[in-house]
Amino acid sequence: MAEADIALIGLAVMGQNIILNMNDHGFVVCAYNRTVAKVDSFLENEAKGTKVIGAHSLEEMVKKLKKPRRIVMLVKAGEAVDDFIQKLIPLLDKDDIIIDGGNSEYSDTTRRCKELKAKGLLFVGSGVSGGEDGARHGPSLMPGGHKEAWPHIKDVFQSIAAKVGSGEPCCDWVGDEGAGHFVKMVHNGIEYGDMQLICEAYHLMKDILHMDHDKMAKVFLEWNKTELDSFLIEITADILKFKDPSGKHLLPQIRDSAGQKGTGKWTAISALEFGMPVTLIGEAVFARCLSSLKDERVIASKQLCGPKGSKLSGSEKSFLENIRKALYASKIISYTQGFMLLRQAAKEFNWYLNYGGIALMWRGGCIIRSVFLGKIKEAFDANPDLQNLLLDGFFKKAIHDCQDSWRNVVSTGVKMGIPMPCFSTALSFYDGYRHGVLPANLIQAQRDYFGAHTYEMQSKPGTFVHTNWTGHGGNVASTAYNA
Ligand code: NBP
Repeated sequence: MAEADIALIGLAVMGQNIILNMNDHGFVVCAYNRTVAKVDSFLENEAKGTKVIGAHSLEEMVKKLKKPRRIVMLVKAGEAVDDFIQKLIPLLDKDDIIIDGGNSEYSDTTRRCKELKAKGLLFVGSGVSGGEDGARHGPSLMPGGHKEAWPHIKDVFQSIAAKVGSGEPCCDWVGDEGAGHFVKMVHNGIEYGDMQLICEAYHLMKDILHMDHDKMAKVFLEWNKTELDSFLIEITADILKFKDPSGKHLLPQIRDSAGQKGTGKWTAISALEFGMPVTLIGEAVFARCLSSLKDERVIASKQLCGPKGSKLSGSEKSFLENIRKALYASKIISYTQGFMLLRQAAKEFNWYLNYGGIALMWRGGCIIRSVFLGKIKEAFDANPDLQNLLLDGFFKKAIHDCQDSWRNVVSTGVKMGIPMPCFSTALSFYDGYRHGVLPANLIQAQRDYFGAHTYEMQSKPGTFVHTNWTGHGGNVASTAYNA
């Protein structure tokens, strides 16, 4: 009998919690998992006393669903998703909907959209963020793919999503094909950037100001009452003050070698592919790579020296305020770059992306949730065609107000030998972006000199010429193409 509103495949941490969240909002969910024993265990334990039903085969699951059938997969990204799709295709009818809520690569989602359209089925690739707690109590959801599916899933998705302000859901339709997973990927890249920026602030407090962990925790708690108000700042304060059972701070005992699962790297790869200077996320990924060379760094630390005799000038209080402003300004750059990448992807793939809507989707429920994202939404709401976040009045003023502090922190850190890959790349980007003239004229001249690659004159953009720089080279130019 068709009794379930929706099915969910994948009873690991995300799947179980999303099911319970859907149940709380009045939807009857049919649960299924590759290892079928987990279905019974879930029904007998976590889902006991709920309206959740189970299935022991995909056939049984499909029979229990109302039409058009809505099936969410929350399984390991990659082959598992394709395997389930292949098994589901013969069991489904035209206009039934398959939704992949895992961390799939956006290009896989685009491919699946095309394959399933040819079979008359609808496919949605949805970014899901917020981890276990978000899944249970309100995640940020970023669905994209076949838009015809949206009216059929909107109610479920917006009901279970996190809410902000006066109850606005952190979920809206993102765009065609892999747009939802692309936006999720950029979200994760931004998360890498935010985390690294906080680490750099921590490093400066620890090694320049020599603050103890409880004092640093208090500073982060204070910062959380300012423009930096966000989930990651809040948990940083908690982490800093956390003590192990013997009463020692836990953080300094944790090995300084960062792991990663790849979504930051994918963002950086996309940025390179599309020629967008998303430098901060790139540096955040590389910072994790450098951290993981722990053994090499320990050897190098005994042989390579840093600056000697540099001292902080000014008070601790004013330097702390400088760090806060440097963090805020760098964060503005990171989000600016992230939205530049989204805009370029929209152009490449012919997606219509609602940038204000995306900021709202990230405003709550997910790891990068912050008050700051509300300001980004306001900027895009005021001007949906905004070319660059830095050109919005609010962000322009914010960065102008912060820049003296930002420059002070970067120069002090450099003088005192503290690595700040994200603070400094953000400042370099800002200085590059605000220069009407950069030294790239010399690059063009060099390219033409050694490879006859041609250049344009300032006075005649679009007309490419070649110069015989040495008098003994030929006058033939190389084919114009962009590598
Ligand atoms: P996992 O990523 O650990 O995946 C576990 C699920 O995948 C189980 O249902 C497992 O079935 C199934 N599975 C695997 Br593993 N290999 C399979 C295969 N070859 N064929 C069929 N099923 C297979 O679970 P998760 O942490 O709940 O995450 C689910 C998805 O959500 C992932 O794509 C993840 O990247 C994404 N995500 C996770 C988080 C998070 O905080 N954990 C946040 C946001 C998004 P089994 O029980 O039979 O082994």
